[in-house]
Amino acid sequence: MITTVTLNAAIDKTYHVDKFIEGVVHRVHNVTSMPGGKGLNVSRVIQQVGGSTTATGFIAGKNGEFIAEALDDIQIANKFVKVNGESRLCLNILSDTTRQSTELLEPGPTVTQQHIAELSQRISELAKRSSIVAMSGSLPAGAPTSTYADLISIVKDHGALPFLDTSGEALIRGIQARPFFIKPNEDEISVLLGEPMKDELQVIKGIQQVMAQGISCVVVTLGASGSLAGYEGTCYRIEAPSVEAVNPVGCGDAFVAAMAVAFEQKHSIEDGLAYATAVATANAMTPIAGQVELEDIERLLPLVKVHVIN
Ligand code: TA6
Repeated sequence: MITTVTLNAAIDKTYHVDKFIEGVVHRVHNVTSMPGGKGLNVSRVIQQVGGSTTATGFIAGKNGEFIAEALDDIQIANKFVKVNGESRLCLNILSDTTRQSTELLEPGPTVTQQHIAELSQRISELAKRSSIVAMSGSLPAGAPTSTYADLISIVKDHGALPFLDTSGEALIRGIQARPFFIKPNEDEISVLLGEPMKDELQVIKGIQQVMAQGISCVVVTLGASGSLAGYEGTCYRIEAPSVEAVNPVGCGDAFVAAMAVAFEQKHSIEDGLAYATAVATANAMTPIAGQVELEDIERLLPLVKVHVIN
């Protein structure tokens, strides 16, 4: 079973408009509302590809109740810690003509040390019966930048593999606890290493540097072109098939979900990287973040190329 942790859960609302223009009144012609936040997208994709998952994290208010009920409705087990205030809305405004996505992410509720202690206990219990605990997304107000590092230590103490997908100071502090897997994008690994990544060679050196710090698997996603990865000292270049992207939001979450399933099922790293790339690409082909079609994955998988670099 794969547990996901979403410290700042959201209702993901996707608005379809013809062409989003600042300062103009838009009549939204299609609206979807889904339980979101990176970790919940990870759980939804895990379930869609046939894995077993439980979601935890923080929810608040009526929006929080919507999130929990929506997960109940799709049979995703969830054990959230309720905090004061209201869970946030994350808006994704999709221009149908340009296929451009504009995201507006609310800050969400403030959590207390007591809430974090309660969630830590919840994660301890879940980690005992999980192969992997995937922690994804931004920290809510009130959570210190050391939060992920503390949770990673708890997960490792209970014999599960910690995955971490976050950014900024939370990532810098998080890797000090040596998670098993991280998936920064180019900007995030630049911040992590304190220098801009000028080319792929520098990204590979950065991956080697992070692996040397004790992180077993490092994947740097490069958007539609694919990714660069390192696993236990070996580096890989993964080429993604080109597709007509409908909605790019959530591709990173789908990648994390597929890697977790692949590791849980003990696939080879090369098969796992190819599978995760096909699942992430399939996510871009649907209008909703965290939604993939199995037939898309099946068609895309043979088109993914995984090259060993060293
Ligand atoms: O990765 C996509 C997404 O999960 C959106 O659906 C939206 O929920 C956003 O990320 C939240 O990101 P954050 O880093 O604030 O947790």
